[in-house]
Amino acid sequence: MSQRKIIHIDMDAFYASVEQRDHPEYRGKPIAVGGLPEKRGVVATASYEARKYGIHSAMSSYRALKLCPDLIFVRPRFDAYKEASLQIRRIFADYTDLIEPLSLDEAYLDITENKPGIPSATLIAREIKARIFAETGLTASAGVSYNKFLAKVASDLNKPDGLTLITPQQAERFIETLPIGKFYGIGQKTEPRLKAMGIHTGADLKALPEEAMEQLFGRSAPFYYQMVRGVDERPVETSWIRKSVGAENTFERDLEDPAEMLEELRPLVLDVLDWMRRNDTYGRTLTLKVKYDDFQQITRSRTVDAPLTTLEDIMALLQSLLATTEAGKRKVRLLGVSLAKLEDRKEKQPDNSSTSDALSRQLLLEF
Ligand code: DCP
Ligand code: MG
Repeated sequence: MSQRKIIHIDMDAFYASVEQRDHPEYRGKPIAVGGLPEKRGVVATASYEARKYGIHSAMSSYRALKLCPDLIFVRPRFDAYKEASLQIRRIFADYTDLIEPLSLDEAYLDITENKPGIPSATLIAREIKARIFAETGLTASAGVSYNKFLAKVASDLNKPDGLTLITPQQAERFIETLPIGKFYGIGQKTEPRLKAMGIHTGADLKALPEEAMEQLFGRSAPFYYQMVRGVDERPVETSWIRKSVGAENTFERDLEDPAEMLEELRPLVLDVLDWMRRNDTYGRTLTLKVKYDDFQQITRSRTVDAPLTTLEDIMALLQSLLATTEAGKRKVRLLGVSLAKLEDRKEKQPDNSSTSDALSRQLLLEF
């Protein structure tokens, strides 16, 4: 199997850097882009000067102001961020068509084959960073490796303005010493659970017996087993626009209890929400798919007025959709959930004119 070359690019303090670029008076100062403290706003991001005070994304603006009384609050200008985002994507396209944007400021590039025919991935990353700076006045950090997981971890290692390479030779040792919270998919919920079990690094995770892996990660266990051994075969996926996004699961044994079915739907909904968040889109039409044990398949759909962005809203809707099926009376072998009519919510937002309320809603969508 031939080795891939993957670059992960992530802009530094993206919204804040755009504001510092466009407002010289903010340069070198602690600024927070987001909602106002007195309006119960949230920090979308903070400049590196502000981060020294412990201020970070998703923190309440009120708390941020307590940490740094000199903090300057700046309202977001999504059009400006979108513009910069398009600029960097155009630069990427000079190198490859295999581009997977994760958000406005972040993308994977597969440059195994690349348009200029440059053999060194590091050289391409350096060139892209230089062009981003020349054309947008912003700095980016790049991670270079042979798979997505390592490229993404690498881009975060030497922020801001970093360029980090993890070679196949370095990977094993690198992963063994990597803190557990840096692994793909291990977030604020899973990390404390793992630590409580004495799993702090990649080496600890690697040492787990297979059954323990299965207990921890369920159907994702094989993925984690491979990832901690430096194997991540996920391709760079280029689908920019999708009509719907869904997830489904076929169960090892048929389900009989509707309460259990709802429990099984929950992780599927989380997958869908995660995708939507990363792709800056939302949906208003929810579809539940049920396959009974005799393989008969049905779907139930509902379209609502407001975009579905929270687990709670979607689970409540799924519960009522499930109640219109024969699930419970009949056994179920597969459940699926999808959200359609995705719209680019950035385009829906009136720039600058949004009220603080609209602003805090918008920012909540990001999380
Ligand atoms: N963002 C947001 N709410 C969050 C996280 C991020 O609105 N909870 C927005 C603001 C960020 C942008 O997305 O500028 C990119 O997110 P990153 O996580 O890449 O953070 P930054 O680019 O701001 O900083 P870093 O240098 O750590 O990448
Ligand atoms: Mg960033």
